[in-house]
Amino acid sequence: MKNQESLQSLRNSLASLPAWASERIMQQIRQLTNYEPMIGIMGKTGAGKSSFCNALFAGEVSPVSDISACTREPLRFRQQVGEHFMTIVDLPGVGESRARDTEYVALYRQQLPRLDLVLWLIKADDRALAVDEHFYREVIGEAYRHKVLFVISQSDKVEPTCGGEKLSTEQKQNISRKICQLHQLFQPVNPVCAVSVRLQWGLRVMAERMIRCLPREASSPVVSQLNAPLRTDAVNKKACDDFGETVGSVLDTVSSMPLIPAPVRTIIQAVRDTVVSVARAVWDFFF
Ligand SMILES: Nc1nc2c(ncn2[C@@H]2O[C@H](COP(=O)(O)OP(=O)(O)OP(=O)(O)O)[C@@H](O)[C@H]2O)c(=O)[nH]1
Ligand SMILES: [Mg+2]
Repeated sequence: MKNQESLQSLRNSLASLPAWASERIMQQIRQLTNYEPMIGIMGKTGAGKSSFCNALFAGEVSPVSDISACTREPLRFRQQVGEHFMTIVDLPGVGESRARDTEYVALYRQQLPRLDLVLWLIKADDRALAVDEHFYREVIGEAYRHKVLFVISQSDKVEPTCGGEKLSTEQKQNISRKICQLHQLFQPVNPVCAVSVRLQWGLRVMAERMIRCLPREASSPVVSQLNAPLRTDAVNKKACDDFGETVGSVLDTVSSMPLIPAPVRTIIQAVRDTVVSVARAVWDFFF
């Protein structure tokens, strides 16, 4: 119901346009509000992938079976919160034998273009990173590095472990060292994050970074899947700004279409900023 009212406010802000133009714009805005993000998750077995996804995302999870006979096919989970869906793709590979690399190159080439982001978990006490580095260089390749966000998982396992309910100062220093080490090793496009699901530590910062790494059209739909405590003001603000900008680019795209009559183009340009501010104002109702 709220969605319908919000769509109506947007439609009203386009009222000075001919119906065909406003309908075309509305159709693309509806697509933005229904966008279903796809997030990949990688890491060796036991890195904490399942625990991490449960800590990060709310929502009902349903496994999605793939029809393909390929044994290396990734597992897919579809999550639902309210009317929004998101797919998590559990990507296989890291830590297995190099002999399978050609198979993984094919698999990743097929998957990476469709993924909005890849969360790559590295367990805090994992020192055997040569295999991860090799995989990052050879399998992910340069074209998709901007989609990878490295996450140091189980940070409470960094030395000196105490089993307590808080990280010690020394542990925090060692986590910083680990972050620097990963930056040197991978030279990642996005900054490395560190979390501990057991201590519920680092998750907010991680969620904020994740929202920043996402393509603009994906950030609001991913925010709608986050566990409530991770929906910080910063996260909501970034997603709302992104939504406003994507709505703005819908209008820009329509107004720059070659066959648009000049007077219609002028109206689109005139209402653009109003439509963007309405989109931002109703963001809460959509996401
Ligand atoms: N101490 C600690 N243990 C954790 C943390 N996160 C996960 N674990 C534990 O690590 C083990 C592996 O976690 P999973 O989430 O199953 O790891 P996974 O990467 O999904 O493993 P596979 O599905 O086998 O690939 C479990 O026993 C978790 O309870 C953490 O932050 N701290
Ligand atoms: Mg798992």
